[in-house]
Amino acid sequence: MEEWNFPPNYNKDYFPDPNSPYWFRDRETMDPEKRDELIVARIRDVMAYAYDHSPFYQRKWDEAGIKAKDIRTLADFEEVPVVTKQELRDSQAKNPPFGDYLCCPESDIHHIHGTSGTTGRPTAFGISRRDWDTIANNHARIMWGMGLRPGDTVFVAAILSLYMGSWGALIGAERLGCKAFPFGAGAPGMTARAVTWLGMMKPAGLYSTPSYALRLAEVAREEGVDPKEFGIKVLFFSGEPGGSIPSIRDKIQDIYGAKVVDCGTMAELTPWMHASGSADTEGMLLWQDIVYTEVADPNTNRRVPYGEQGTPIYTHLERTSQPMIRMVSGDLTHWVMEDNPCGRTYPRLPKGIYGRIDDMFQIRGENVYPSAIAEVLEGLAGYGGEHRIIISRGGSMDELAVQAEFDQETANKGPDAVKAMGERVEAELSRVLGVRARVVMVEPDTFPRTDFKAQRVVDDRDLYQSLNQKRGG
Ligand code: 8LH
Repeated sequence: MEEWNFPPNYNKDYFPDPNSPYWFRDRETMDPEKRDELIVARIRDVMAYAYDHSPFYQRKWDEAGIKAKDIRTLADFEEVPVVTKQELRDSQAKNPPFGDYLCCPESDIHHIHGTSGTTGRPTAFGISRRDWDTIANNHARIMWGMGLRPGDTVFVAAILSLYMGSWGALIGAERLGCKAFPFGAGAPGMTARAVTWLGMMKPAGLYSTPSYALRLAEVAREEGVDPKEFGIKVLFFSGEPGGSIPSIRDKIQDIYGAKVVDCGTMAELTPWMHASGSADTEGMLLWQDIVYTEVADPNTNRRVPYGEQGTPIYTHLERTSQPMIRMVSGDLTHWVMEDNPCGRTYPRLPKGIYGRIDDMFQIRGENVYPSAIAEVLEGLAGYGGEHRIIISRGGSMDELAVQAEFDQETANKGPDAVKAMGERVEAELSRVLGVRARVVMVEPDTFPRTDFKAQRVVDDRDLYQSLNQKRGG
């Protein structure tokens, strides 16, 4: 059996056979029932370790009357109370700076990172040297599965400060023996410089958010460069929906002439690539032997059957500094268990992660996700690349308006073409979402582009009213 211990102690020099599509063939392709048995044993190890090292887990599990040794099946594990983001914040407020779920001495901390949000108390990540190496090994393994190989250049086009995404991609690339280029993002003029550097370095892999890859392509074209000239083979995305949304994925694959792989869960769950597609499998595989993921009913926190929707609940099986044990994400997805083209025997999220349950809104009884609107727009010729979703909450029913840019080609054709485009958007949204949206078409480049995760929802009754009047509605 390949290395699979707790705590892990990966051989830093290990590489698989260059012809193997797998880093750890056994772990990736084993009978899922056999894997589940091993996962249960590993859960017991991690729980016993966390109990011994953290007052947070002691309190939580003593109150629930749960002990590691009682976990004999995955169903038993569903009795373990979930961990929320708020509990982590509270723990850090009371036990600054890393909280009383830090399971290693502070002196073992090798890297400090933190959440990227701008509101509320941020969460600090204290990552030990051991965990840093484990994360690098896990990510290298998953990036191998994406088709990246030692010697490839990997260009990290995401903010290198309070964003675990960039760091995770960087250390995975380093462990994989790639030429890692921590280019970053977010500074003024940086996207145009990225275009120059991409042309010079011709990386095999590019990491960013899907929104930023679209932005980068726009800027490349403004600079007279066809993004295909970068010679990228794999674009791997995380941070937001897009990489598993067919219209967005296909558009980006087309623009760059490269394969898109969707990955990423939450910064707290680093190695966050543990949900990731592979070179041959679309959507996201759940690499259960690294982080055990349950897709659960958000009301009961119990697993839903394959084929159904739920919220992911994550459990680290290899982390020792701040292990998350049943951390509830608040996202929504659906999972399936099918034969995967790449031969890995993991469950899969065929449409990736749709978004946060909190971001969902209800329009006349229909649940609508912002990502579903992006999916429709990206699939329509004549779309200018950005939009805003305006929801008026407050009355008995939410109302929905969409401001969508038309592209320059449509603009050149004149007002009738713009009007027809608006009607097409409205018809398509109503067909796909099952709800009527007020659509207002706006000039190309009306909205700022993002170099991080797109924020498109505006929750505003006044704006909704003014758009309504504009349309005479
Ligand atoms: C996603 C996805 C995805 C994250 N599809 N939604 O980038 C990976 C990690 C580091 C990250 O983004 O963590 P962060 O900043 O804590 O954000 C987590 C949230 O981002 C997560 O709950 C999702 O709502 C979203 N997300 N990757 C769809 N591939």
